[in-house]
Amino acid sequence: MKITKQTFGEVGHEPVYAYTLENDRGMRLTCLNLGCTVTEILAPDRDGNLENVVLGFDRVEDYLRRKTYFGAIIGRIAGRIRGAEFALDGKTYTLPPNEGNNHLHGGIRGFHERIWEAKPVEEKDAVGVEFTYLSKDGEEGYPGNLQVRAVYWLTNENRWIQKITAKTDKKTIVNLTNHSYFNLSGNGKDLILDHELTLKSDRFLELDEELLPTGKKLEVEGTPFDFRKGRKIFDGTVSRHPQNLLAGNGYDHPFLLSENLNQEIVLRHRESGRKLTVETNQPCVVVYTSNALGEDFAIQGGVPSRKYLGICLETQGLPDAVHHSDFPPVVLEPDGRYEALTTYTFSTE
Ligand code: G6D
Repeated sequence: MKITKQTFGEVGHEPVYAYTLENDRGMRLTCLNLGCTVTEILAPDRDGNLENVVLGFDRVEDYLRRKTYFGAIIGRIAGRIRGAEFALDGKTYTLPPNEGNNHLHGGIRGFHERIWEAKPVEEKDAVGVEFTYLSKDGEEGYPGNLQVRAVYWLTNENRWIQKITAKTDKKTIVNLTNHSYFNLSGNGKDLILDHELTLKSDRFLELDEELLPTGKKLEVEGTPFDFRKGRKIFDGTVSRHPQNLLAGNGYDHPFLLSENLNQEIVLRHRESGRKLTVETNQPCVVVYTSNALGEDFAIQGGVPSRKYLGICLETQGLPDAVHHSDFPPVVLEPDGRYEALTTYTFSTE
């Protein structure tokens, strides 16, 4: 197992480094100290061919210019906050409205655009990178000095383990995720329409026209949102279901997980034989089928960006939870500790 570090570019005058983790089976994961961004995951197909299964860019400038959030840690709050404001203990906090009147993915310079401290870490059967970042009191309008630690491990079971913890000195809200776009065909050669997703989820959140939760939890039974027995992403792109149409002919929805840390999210690409199993301690996964991905630029290797080129499986708390008292809370107290664990296991069939 090994860890290598290369210069990737710079943001302002701060260097951006690429850390590449490689296990004994040849699988590789590369990530940046910019937003803890995963730029590449080389995973084998059934014949052992290693290809990149996530979308990314070759240049740091593109990560800043394109609002795709490719591979990055999203925070302080993933998803949208209605009206770009919330109240805690009677005090209203105003956030930058960076999507219409709402606040999206941590604001104008969320965690994905910050330079994190990074250091390689090693264990007996894993190599990794430990990222740390101090989000200052008032950053993007949020209260509290929030110390965040994100550790990416790569093991010899071809598993990427993502452990994120956070502590605050003042009551605040926290809901973090990773925004990787997966494409198991390898090197972005096909769209994700024939990818098959299986979810242990009986309900999903209804969205309004601004893609914010209405508060209603809808049953998946009898709809294109029923992934319990496996379903091709294609179904959602041709569906006339109002929620698929609203999302831009696809999915952009939070699914409530009925189990945790027990193979609750499985993505398959039958042609290559690649399978991704995601397990998490988080209550939901936002499935986004890149319905709004721009088509006026190229991703790494000069591959043209296209709608439906990747699928995001953003494990997290429920979006806009601060405005829904019946959603699991995203409030973090000074004596509390935020802990998010998600594992991504790559295998073949
Ligand atoms: C769009 O609505 C989607 C979000 O879910 C996604 O995170 C973003 O594009 C990249 O805004």
